[in-house]
Amino acid sequence: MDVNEAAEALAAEQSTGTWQRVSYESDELREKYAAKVLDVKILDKEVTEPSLPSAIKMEEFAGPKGDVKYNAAILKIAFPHIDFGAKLPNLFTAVAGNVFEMAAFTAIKLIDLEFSDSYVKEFTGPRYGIKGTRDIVGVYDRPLVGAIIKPCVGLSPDDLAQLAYEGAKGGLDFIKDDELIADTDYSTLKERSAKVMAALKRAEEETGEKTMYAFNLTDRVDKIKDLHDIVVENGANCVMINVATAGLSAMRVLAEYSKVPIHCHRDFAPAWSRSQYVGISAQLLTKIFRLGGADQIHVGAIAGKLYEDDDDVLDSIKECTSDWTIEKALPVSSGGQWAGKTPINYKKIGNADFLHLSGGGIYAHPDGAEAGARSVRQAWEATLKDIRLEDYASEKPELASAIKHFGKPSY
Ligand code: CAP
Repeated sequence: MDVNEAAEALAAEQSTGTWQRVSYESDELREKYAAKVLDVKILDKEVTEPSLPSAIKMEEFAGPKGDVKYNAAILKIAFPHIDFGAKLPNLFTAVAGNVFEMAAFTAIKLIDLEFSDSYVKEFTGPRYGIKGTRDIVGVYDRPLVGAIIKPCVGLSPDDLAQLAYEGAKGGLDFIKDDELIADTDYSTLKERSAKVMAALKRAEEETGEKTMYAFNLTDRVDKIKDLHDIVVENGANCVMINVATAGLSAMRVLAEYSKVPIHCHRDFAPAWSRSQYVGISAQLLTKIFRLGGADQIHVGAIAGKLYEDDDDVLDSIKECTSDWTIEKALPVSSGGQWAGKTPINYKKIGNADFLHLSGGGIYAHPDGAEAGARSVRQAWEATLKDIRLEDYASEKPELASAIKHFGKPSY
């Protein structure tokens, strides 16, 4: 198909809605409600095979010489938001709905969305963000140091609270449930939040430092507010949601309701973002999570264990912290992190406004969780003073054993 015709077909399919003009589709209606193609940038790229299979045999479209040509382009399309309003499910149905199943597009990826200020003002955005998170723990001059309790599942509330206590004693600013545990029979949020918050209070009395704990509220949508109330009543100072599985709307409703910051875990979202042939870019998803009210957002990992390279992660960080009419969200660098990853995180990110989050890198420290937490705090002290970790480790045993156990630091 000619690329310009394809762009027009896409815009029509996603707004006025069909491949044929129908009787009530007046010019006036089109003018006001139809999506408009603003720009078609044809990519100078030889595409010889369809990127994804589809039921239509492309040979049917072959030219007189029997050749089938595939085109690649970047389209810029304007959608009138009167069609869907300031509602994320309806927004996505319009800009990224049926279009993914159209056989004529053998690959299609939504790269970015730009919003008018009048649209964004309908959203609260992050209500706590970087500043609100920092205010709760009282830490302003370095990246926040966080941990994910491991093992993810199977711990009794008492054991989990003990691990939270040990991490907090070692200097963690932030601890969280993993995405794999929420309200379960063997560890209800009610019991877990009471025990964890008591343990963190005990740690605070001993260290003088506050620790934030994010309880995972991911559940049936109709239960999330109740779970929020239960944990907040027990003193919780942060909640978490698996945004991609719980849903964007679930997170937005929670964000508008919550009395504490929301930690946004993006597991499952890479099913939308990872393929270059189909889906939605990770950077756009980050932007949408921020728009939907996430205060802290997973952006992948600098030098970590996830699929994105560091530049992708930095692009997502920009989506958390760019100037916008809504608050900035705190980026979370997580996945394969430990003390030895502090120099490279600092060098690449270039500032201290992020949460450096380790699971195994703290809870698998050979001398235990407290030592694991301490090793990351020590690594940050060294990094911010521009001292090599191997040198600093000569007077810090916890950092020394982390390096011995996990391997070489990354610079
Ligand atoms: C990290 C983690 C986190 C991912 C999140 C995990 O553990 O707990 O869920 O970092 O990534 O289970 O993988 P480790 P994302 O520190 O032990 O690697 O938000 O991209 O899903």
